[in-house]
Amino acid sequence: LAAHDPQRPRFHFLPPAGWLNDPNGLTQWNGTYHLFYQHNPHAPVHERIHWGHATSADLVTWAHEPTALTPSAGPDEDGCWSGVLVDDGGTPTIVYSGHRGGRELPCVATGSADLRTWRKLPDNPVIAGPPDGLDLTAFRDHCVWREGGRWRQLIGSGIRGVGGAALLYESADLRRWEYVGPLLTGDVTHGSTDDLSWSGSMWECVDLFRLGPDGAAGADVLVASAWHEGATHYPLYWTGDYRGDRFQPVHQGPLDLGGRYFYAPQSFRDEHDRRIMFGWLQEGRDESTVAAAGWSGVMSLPRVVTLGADGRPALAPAAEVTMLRTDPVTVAAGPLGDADPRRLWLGDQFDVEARLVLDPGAAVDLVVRATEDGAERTVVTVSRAADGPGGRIAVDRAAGSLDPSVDATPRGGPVPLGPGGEVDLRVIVDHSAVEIFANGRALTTRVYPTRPDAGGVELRGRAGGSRVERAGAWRMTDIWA
Ligand code: DQQ
Repeated sequence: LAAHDPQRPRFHFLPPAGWLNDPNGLTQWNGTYHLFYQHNPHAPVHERIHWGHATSADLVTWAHEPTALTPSAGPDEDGCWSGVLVDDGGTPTIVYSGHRGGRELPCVATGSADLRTWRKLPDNPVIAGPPDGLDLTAFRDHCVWREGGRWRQLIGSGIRGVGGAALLYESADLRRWEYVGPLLTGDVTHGSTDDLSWSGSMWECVDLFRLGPDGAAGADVLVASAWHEGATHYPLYWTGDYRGDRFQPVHQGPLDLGGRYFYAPQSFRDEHDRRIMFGWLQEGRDESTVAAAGWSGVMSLPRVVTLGADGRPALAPAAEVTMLRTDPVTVAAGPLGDADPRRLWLGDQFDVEARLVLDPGAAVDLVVRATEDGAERTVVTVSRAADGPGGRIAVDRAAGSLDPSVDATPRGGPVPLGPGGEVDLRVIVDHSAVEIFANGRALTTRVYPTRPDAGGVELRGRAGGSRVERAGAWRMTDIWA
């Protein structure tokens, strides 16, 4: 079934069939990249979640490995939920959330040297319950690191009436944990579900890392996926200073302007000292279509996270992604007007890169997955404010698909522009998966065109003066035979 679905990506990581959600246990172990993920191998639904496993030498081509964790009698009998992998003095060790009867508790499993076989600790869970005296809405997902000769851990949570929370724990051996206190809490009372910066009532998949050199101010980053009333909301970041047992925020914002389409991200530092992040691209089509397709969920391409000049996280696809480029297409430089659009036919899996220069008030459209008659088309727009340096990136999916049941909510947000209105735009399309990057801001979305001729691409000025300084386009190779 899955293999014949034209919406199924061909160069993103996917399980052979069934359901995928969060990336887990990301690591580079003795040179090999390991990607574990929330997986239901039996059906495209979020039930009885296993840990799927894949390996890669290059971050872009993957080999499926045997399932790493399977729910079994005990605290994870209803699911092995999200977590991380750490190196405990040479022993690969997974810390994850065991799910049983609507409750999640921290569990540990140790692995063989090749990370293929895992043994759960007989005395799981390693923490018997949430800390006393807190009225929590949830208690799951883990970020674990070594600090000052001890282990520290964050667990995602929510304090009723307060908001999301990252709860800090400490341990000598990963088996016995002491609660330290909340590292950071949110505010559920300010904001709403339409607001990309609102942190909801609970934080899933908390991730803490440092982007700058030791001692640099504002270079620690906390990422959490805001959740509210039983539904996934949006991934957020806080930059700031992690000192002692607290996190002092400086900036807060949406980690991806596409909202729920880049959810539950997790990151790790690789052997090249890069901060690499993957996230879960949820589906935008309804359950019955997904059931018929037999698969659900796409892993994002690997993203490198750095600290931007504005002190906020900057996201870009890892350089390795360009290995998949083939059949280069030239896109002419020069002024962009209505009259001289750059028209290409790139099909349904491609990578476009353009350095654009926008005058005040200018807007440039990159139309993708367009049919010849324009009945289906998805429009990515970069624009510059008429009266200031501010830029914006947006995606319009109103005509993205003739299927009225797919999600078509418009998405967008601010983008910092260069001093002369420069923007480096990168748009990577893999059938229904769309990853957009503009000057370090990411916007991930899904589109489901129905017509086989929805392969047109067009770059055109829509308003004001703009030009293409340089641009290129490529078709992308399949990673699945
Ligand atoms: N997915 C996992 C949870 C996590 C959520 C369950 C985020 O551990 O909170 O599959 O998508």
